[in-house]
Amino acid sequence: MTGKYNQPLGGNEMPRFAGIASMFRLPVATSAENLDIALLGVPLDIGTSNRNGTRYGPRQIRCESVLVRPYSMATGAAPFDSFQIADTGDVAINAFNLQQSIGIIEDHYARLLEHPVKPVSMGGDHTISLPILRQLAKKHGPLALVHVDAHTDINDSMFGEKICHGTIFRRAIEENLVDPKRMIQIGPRATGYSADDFDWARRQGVQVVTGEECWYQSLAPLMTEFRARIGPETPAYLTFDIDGLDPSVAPGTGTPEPGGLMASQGLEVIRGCHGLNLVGADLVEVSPPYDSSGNTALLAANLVFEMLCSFPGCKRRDQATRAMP
Ligand SMILES: [Mn+2]
Repeated sequence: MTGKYNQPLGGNEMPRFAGIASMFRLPVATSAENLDIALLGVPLDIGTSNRNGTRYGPRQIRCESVLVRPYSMATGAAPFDSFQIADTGDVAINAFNLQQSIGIIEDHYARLLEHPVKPVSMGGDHTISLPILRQLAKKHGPLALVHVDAHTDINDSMFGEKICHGTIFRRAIEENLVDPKRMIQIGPRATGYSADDFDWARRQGVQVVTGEECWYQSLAPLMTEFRARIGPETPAYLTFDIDGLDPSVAPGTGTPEPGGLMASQGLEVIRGCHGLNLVGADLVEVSPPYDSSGNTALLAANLVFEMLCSFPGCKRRDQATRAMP
């Protein structure tokens, strides 16, 4: 293309399995200056309640991202011809202290958001979304939220802790970071502590679409309906917990639950965010030690690519004329 934007290193310039291990083989940047979208990792796993290992998530997603090419063949989306994007590295969390790590993440995003940049974050366990949302809400006000997950993450506390990967969306609603009436949770399922576990969110006005309600069908109509309800102006955030997908397609995660979304349904949800005013997104809970084939991280890398394609202003090839705009 034009040379205006950073381009991923091509597979014919350097073999895909070689070179600097940045996300999508993009250039690495030390600040968010002049970026439209900042890719970054938050290698945290001390907020997790069962299997650990998400501290290795960002590195492994970068590793598997080498196979992602610059154009979506399904939608014609061309994020690297539309935005200045770079890998801005990882947040230096304190692996011995969760509370302090939350402060470190908040400070990191506060500095990042001094620039007009949209963060696309790779976890890390789901705890990371709370400090990210705190900073984004400071900038944009309460956000609309698309939340894909096997769990609602609305516990009041876990093991006495108010902040961990299973409490964050209760905190986000309480702190007015997200507008529950403009929030959808897609994929909660399996077993709970009580049969009304999902109801607190529903009482706040959240649209909860259980895993079972997603079975055997396209999620495109659900997203069309959500977009119509939210509109193209409201600042919106997409948080994608990989455990929203079925363990058969995404086994490498800490709290897997059977009966989840297929990879195609995950793609439909992310593609269905195109048309929202996305101001950021995250992909969390990939745990490489439980991902023996690497397929979970590979899928995660592709989902992050699809997130880039869904930001407002992403150019896409006209499907009728097959011409780039
Ligand atoms: Mn979660």
